[in-house]
Amino acid sequence: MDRQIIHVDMDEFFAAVEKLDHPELVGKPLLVGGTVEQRSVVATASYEARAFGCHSAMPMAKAVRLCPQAIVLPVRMQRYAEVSDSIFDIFGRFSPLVEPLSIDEAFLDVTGCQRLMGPAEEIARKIKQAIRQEIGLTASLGVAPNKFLAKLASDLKKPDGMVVIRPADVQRVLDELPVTKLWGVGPAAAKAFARLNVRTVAQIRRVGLDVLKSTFGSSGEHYWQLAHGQDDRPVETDSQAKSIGTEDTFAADIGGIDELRRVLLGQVEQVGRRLRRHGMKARTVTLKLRYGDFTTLSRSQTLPTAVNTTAALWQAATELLDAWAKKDFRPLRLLGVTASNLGAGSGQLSLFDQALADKQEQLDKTLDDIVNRFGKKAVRRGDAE
Ligand code: TTP
Ligand code: MG
Repeated sequence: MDRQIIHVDMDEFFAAVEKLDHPELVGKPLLVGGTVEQRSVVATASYEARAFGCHSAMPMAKAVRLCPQAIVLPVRMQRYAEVSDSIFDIFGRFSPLVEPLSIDEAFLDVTGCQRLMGPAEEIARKIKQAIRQEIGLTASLGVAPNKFLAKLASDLKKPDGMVVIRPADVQRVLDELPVTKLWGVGPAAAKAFARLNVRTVAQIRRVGLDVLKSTFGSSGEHYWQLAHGQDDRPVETDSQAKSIGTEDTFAADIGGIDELRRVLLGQVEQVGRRLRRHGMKARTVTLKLRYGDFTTLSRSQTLPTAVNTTAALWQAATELLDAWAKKDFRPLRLLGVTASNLGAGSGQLSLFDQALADKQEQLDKTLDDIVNRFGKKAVRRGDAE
């Protein structure tokens, strides 16, 4: 039987939560992020502000120039995380197979849920409705036979959209798309495709597998499969995973240690939240560091006890980052963090945990300050894009 995958992505997420909490903001151009004085970037722009050309990761100063009437709001990360938890609770009612991609985005494998809950399309409609009725927000959903196509589909009718790609539609939908829509095709690959005179997915199929392999090495095969709508990656839940991690590839290499630290803290917070959601703890923390020339290093440490507070994970991660920076510092193209050596949490806080949990509140505030200045990503997630 065909797999049935749903991809859900919330619309204008941080801005949508602000509108939810402050109804007077509905219909207004909003820029969520730090202030111009802080030399910050936009975390997200409401759709009304996007009409003026404002978007995520743009310097706030520029966004305000484009849309002077926009209302600038600070990031309230803890509140968004709370809403995110409620959304993930809804996902959990529809399938045990939920893979979080970011604070507002997930894959669900609903292949096995259809006997109980109806066809995938129906399940997607119910999820959309539950998010609207119980939380008051809109989401965009894609339904397709694999992750790549489901993610592509959810983006086709944003905001408040739902697109189903059936096996018979796959080629028609793909053919028109620019190569940059394929998962893993960044600016460098796009340039290489341009040199081959390949701009659309249909043209990828026409150049053939051999040319792709000789141009891109092993990635050539991957592009070939995607161009045919094939993607075998399973939906991986955090609870089955041997490790929980996240990584970001930067638009431009980052050469400042403070900025790297900020990216890392956002990542650690996400990993911590995912561990806690499943009642798991980790003993090993690993950093992945990639330089501009693609040399990739990893640095890891195993702790005496398993942990899952952001504070404890942060302490381990920052030690690793500092030790690396002391000896091997060079600008990074990618940074990631993974928690592994997982086990069930005891549910009871040790004294060590308690002390760290107390620090958590202070850390939460630091995190909000950081996101206010730099945006959650200012960068793009490494996976599934
Ligand atoms: P996205 O889903 O990429 O964006 P969005 O939900 O705001 O808008 P869309 O309707 O297009 O999906 O990211 C989710 C949230 O993550 C976003 O609201 C703010 C945050 N974020 C950043 O802080 N910095 C960034 O560069 C991006 C892309 C997102
Ligand atoms: Mg979104």
